[in-house]
Amino acid sequence: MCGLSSNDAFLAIFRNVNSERRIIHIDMDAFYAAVEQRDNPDLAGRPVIVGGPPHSRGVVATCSYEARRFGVHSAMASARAARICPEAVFLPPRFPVYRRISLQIRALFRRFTDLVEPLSLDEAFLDVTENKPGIPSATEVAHTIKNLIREQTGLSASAGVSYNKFLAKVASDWRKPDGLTVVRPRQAAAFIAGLPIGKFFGVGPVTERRMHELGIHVGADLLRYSREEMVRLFGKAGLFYFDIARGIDERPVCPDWERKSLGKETTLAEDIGDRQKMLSILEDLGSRVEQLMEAADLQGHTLTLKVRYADFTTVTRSISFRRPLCRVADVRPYIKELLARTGAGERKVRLLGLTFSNFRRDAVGSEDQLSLPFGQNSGMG
Ligand code: DCP
Ligand code: MG
Repeated sequence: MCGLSSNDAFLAIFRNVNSERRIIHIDMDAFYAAVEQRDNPDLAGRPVIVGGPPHSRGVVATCSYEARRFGVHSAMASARAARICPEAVFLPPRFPVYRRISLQIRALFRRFTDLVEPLSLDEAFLDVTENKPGIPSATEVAHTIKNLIREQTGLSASAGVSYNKFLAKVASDWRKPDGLTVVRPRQAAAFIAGLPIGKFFGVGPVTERRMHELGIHVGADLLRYSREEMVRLFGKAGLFYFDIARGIDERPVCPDWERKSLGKETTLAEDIGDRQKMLSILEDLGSRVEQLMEAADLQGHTLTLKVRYADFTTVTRSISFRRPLCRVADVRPYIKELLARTGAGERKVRLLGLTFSNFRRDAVGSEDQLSLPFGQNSGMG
C-alpha cells in the first residue's frame, strides 16, 4: 500500500486530471416498461414487467418503477417477480418499437454532436465539448436533450454530465428517474471517494465480491493501493481501476463509424467445466451483444470467442462469414464450433466473451438467410 492518508495528498491526486472535455451520458428510465406504459394508458401508475412470462423459465428484462418498489429488477426470474409482485402486468418485449424510439433519440443527439456512442438501445455517451448549436454549458445541453426527448417521444431520460465517461455514466444513474446530475471537476474527488465499488465501471459482481474481501468498499479504499498492487490483484483491469479511482478516464467517445469491434465478456461466478453450461452463458452474452449491435445498427463479418481458463491463460477463436451478421439465432452454430476449437471442457473456464468485428456499415440486410462461413482460420487463433 502506498499509505495515502492526508486529505491534501488525496486532493492533490485530482489536481492534474484533464478536465477539458464535456461528456454527457443519457439513459432512458425503465425503458421498455416506460414505452409500454406510454402506449397503453391503462398501465400508467401500475407495476409493469417486460420479459418472459412467469410460468416459463423467463427473466425480467426490465420493469416500471412501480414494480421496482416491490423489489423486482432486471434479470430476476419472472416466476419470482410474480411472487413478490402479484398484481404486476407481464408483457413480452416489442423490440421493433424500442428500436424505432432508439433511432429517434439518437437523431436528437446528433443535432448536438456527431460524437455519439450508443451503448445499448436506451443509452449513449455524447461528447459535447464542441457542440453544433454552440451552447457553452454542457448542463444546458443535457437539459435541452431531456426536454426534447420528452416532447418527441413522451418518455423520460436521466442524464449525467462530467468531464469523462466514467463519471458521466455514474452520474446519470445517480438520481433516476428523470434525473440530471452534474459532477464538476472540483467535486470529483469527493464523489468517487464515497462511491460504492460495485458502481465502478467494469466492476461486475465477481470483482465486487473480491474487492469486498480485500476490504475495498468505496472509491477511497482503492487509493491505498499502488499501481503495481492493483495489477497484481486485478490484472490489466487493475490499471483502469487505479486511474478511475483518481478521476482519470481518457477513453474517447467513440461513434459507430469509428468502432472496429463490439462485444461483451463475463467473468463467471465460479469456474466451470460443463460445455452445455458454457453454451447457455454464451447464448445470453450473444443476446446482449445482439442488442448492442442492433442499437448501433451494425453487422459484422467476423465473430470472435474469447475463453479464459481457470489458470488465467486466454485464447481467442474467430470465424468469418460472407454475409455480415449480428443475431444470436444466426451465429449459434458458429459459437458452438468456436467453443469446440478451444480446450474448454477439458479445462475449466473462468471467463467467456463474444465479439463481432469486421463491420459492414451500409444498408443493413433484412433477410435472415444464413451465410456460409469462409476463411474459418482467419482472425486471431
Ligand atoms: N435490459 C434487459 N436485460 C437486462 C438489463 C436491461 O433486457 N438485464 C433491457 C431492458 C431495459 C433496457 O435494456 O429497458 C435498458 O436497460 P437499463 O439498464 O437502462 O434499464 P431501464 O432503462 O429499464 O431502467 P433504468 O431506469 O434503471 O435505466
Ligand atoms: Mg435505462
